[in-house]
Amino acid sequence: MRRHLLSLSTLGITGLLAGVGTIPMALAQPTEVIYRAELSPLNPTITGTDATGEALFRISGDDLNIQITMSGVSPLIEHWQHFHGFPEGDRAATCPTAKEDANHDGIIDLIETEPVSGTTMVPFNNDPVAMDIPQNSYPTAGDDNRYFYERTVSLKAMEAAFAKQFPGQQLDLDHRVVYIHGVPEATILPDSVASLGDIPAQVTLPVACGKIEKAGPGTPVGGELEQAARGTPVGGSSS
Ligand SMILES: [Cu+2]
Repeated sequence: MRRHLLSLSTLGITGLLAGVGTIPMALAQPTEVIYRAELSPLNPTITGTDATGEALFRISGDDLNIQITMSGVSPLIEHWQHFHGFPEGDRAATCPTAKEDANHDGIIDLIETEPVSGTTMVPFNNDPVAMDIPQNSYPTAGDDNRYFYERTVSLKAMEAAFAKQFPGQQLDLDHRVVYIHGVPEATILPDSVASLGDIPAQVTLPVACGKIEKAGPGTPVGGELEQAARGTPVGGSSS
C-alpha cells in the first residue's frame, strides 16, 4: 500500500515536470496576430476606376507591421490613407453605402462618412506614430494606378500616441475602417462635396474603404493583389 502511494506521487511529479518543460517552448515562439481589411471602391463614377486592395496589420511582439496594397487608384498623385473610427464608446465603424450620400449629389464625401465611420484617426504615411494627418508623406501611385505601402512601428509607441489623442480609447483595430482618399487636383467636383477645413475636396474624397477584421488562422495574406501591385512580372522576364 505504501509502495503504491509512493509510485503514484512519483508519477505525479514526473507529469508535472513534463508539463513545465513544454511551457518555455511555447513562449519561445512569438505568435503573430493578423488583422486584415479588404478595400472596396467608393465614388467610382468620379475616379473612373475601381480602387481595390488590402490592408494588413501584423502584430508580433512590439512590432506593428502595416501593409497596404492598392490598385485602380488615380495615378501619379499622393493618396491619403488612414484608419477611421469612433473616438468615444466602443462603437464599431463601418464603411458607407449609398445611404450616406446625405445631400444626394451622387458622391460620398469625407464628411458624409462620419455618421458610420467616425473620425480620421491614424495616418498611414511616413510616420504613423506622429499622428499628423494633414501631411505630405502618404504614398504616391505609379502610372499603373498601383502602390504598395509598408511601415513597421512600435506597437507600444503607437498605442501611447493613440491613447493621448483619444483618451479612453484603445487601438481596437477590429472596430476601425481603412480609407484611401484622393483624386487628381483637376477633377471637377460639385460645390456640394465637403472636405475638412481648407483641404481641397479632391484630396480627401474617399476612393476605397474596408472594415478591419481579425484574420483567422489560415487566412491567405499577401496574395495576388500584393504581388501585382509590387509589379512582379507574371510569366514575363525580369530586367
Ligand atoms: Cu482617411
